[in-house]
Amino acid sequence: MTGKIIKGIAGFYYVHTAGADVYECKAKGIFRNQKIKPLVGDDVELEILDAEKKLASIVDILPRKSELIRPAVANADQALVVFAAKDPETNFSLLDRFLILMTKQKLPVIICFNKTDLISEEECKKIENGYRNSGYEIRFLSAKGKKGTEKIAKLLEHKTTVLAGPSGVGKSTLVNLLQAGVTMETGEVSEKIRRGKHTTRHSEFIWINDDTYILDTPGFSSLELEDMEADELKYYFPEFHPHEGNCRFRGCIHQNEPDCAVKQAGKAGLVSKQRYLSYLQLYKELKEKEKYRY
Ligand SMILES: Nc1nc2c(ncn2[C@@H]2O[C@H](COP(=O)(O)OP(=O)(O)OP(=O)(O)O)[C@@H](O)[C@H]2O)c(=O)[nH]1
Ligand SMILES: [Mg+2]
Ligand SMILES: [Zn+2]
Repeated sequence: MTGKIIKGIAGFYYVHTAGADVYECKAKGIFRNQKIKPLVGDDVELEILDAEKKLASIVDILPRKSELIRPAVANADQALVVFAAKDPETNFSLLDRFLILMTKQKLPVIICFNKTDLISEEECKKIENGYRNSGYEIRFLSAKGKKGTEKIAKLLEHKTTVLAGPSGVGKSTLVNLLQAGVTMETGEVSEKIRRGKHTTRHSEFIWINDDTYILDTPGFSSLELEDMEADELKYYFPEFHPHEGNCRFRGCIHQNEPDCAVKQAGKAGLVSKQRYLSYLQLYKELKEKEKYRY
């Protein structure tokens, strides 16, 4: 029998099988020798130990379509990153870091701004405008108001989606809507900040239906850009790409060089000021880090 690992806790793997059963499994020793560790999201071959008690062994890991390091997950098709349009205030720098990390791992990203019930249409436009020409797919929704969630459901169909975003933005609320019957624990924002606790504590797959899965991950409050040179940062700002060939210098980093086409594109409104400033900020950070690396 084959199935998908939906959760891994303390050496046990929970495998969701076609019959919608979940088996508690241990991985057979062979994996330890092969230095291959089963990951959440892996499609695996099971050897049933006890059908009644739903116990099995993982005897094989099927070939992976993809493998992410952060979060550690196999076979993800895309990421849906959720930020609140308000409450908590949108942390655009954090969003840009997330976009960079996912793009670096070659995972397509859909950006989702939730809690639109708390802002005006004009404010939505402003947010959207900040990402103009970036090529990222942007969606607005109100999970609480059940607005825009059907369109999200469509985007997830037949795919394995990593759901990510800061704490308190409404990820679990969204999942609850997407999957009737499963109720993830949600929590009041003020309550969470007070206790300094996150509601979702580990990454867990949620089966929506057929071949549609979501990985609900714990909220994050910061992201480090690791293994990245400041000078390669520009490759992760897609809205720069059409202009880069027109900079006077080939290695232009789009800062103080004369005749920089990216800066000109910014002035012409083709690259948003918000993203350009975000680029400068992240560049500075990476340069700082490089100083201490050697
Ligand atoms: N106004 C408004 N509130 C929302 C909306 N969606 C979720 N909330 C509220 O935001 C709070 C946090 O929601 P959760 O779904 O627990 O957030 P989360 O992203 O899963 O948080 P973590 O598990 O900590 O990462 C709850 O009080 C929700 O009721 C929305 O569309 N509008
Ligand atoms: Mg949650
Ligand atoms: Zn330039």
